[in-house]
Amino acid sequence: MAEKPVLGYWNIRGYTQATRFLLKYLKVDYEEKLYEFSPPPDYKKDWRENHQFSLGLDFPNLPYWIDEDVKMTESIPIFREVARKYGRGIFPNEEETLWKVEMVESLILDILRFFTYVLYRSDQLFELINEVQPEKFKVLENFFGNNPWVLGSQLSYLDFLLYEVLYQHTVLKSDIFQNFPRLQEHIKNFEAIPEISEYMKSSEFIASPVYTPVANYKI
Ligand SMILES: N[C@@H](CCC(=O)N[C@@H](CS)C(=O)NCC(=O)O)C(=O)O
Repeated sequence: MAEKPVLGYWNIRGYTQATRFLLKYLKVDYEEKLYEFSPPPDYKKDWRENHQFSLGLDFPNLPYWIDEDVKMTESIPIFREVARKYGRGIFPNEEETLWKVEMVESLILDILRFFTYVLYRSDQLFELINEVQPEKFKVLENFFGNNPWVLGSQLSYLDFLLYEVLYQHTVLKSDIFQNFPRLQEHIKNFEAIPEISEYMKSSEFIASPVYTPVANYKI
């Protein structure tokens, strides 16, 4: 019998929570391998010395995903791989509309990358977030129109990514979306999906921390 796929990551939300939501929503039978941080200052010590180079990964890192012949790292490609393989309809693949899917994905990733960059590298987090992100929130807000989900009437893998990116911003500042009712609604709608709300109530759900101990802001 084939072994269960394994998702390896720190015991945090970080770069992997959207994939966890996806796996739970899709009811994939997988194993979650959670790595604990070593005591400071070398918090990656245990991972680096005892695990990182023994898994057969081309680019040894966390998160990783091992599923039969697939042994991969890089959080967004992992997220896409899970959506493609197990998603049955959640990963849109109509050639004519892929341009739109990829455009939305790229915008969400811009928001995410900027957020993590300032969280780790800057002590002017709030100033920079306020200066840069609202413009992107606004175009997304408009893009939703009257659609229930970001790509239209169907829930797609991008709703999972968008939810996690928006949620992480609310941890920083709970009213950050006060001028963006449609984005607030997205958070509520996503959390109301039965499989998601069930998972969020379970002991497996990692509510926090959002990022690693070396982030400038501990959230
Ligand atoms: N580009 C990679 C970055 C991965 C990364 O920075 N991982 C951090 C945690 S979020 C880590 O601690 N990796 C383990 C290591 O550095 O050995 C991705 O998106 O997955």
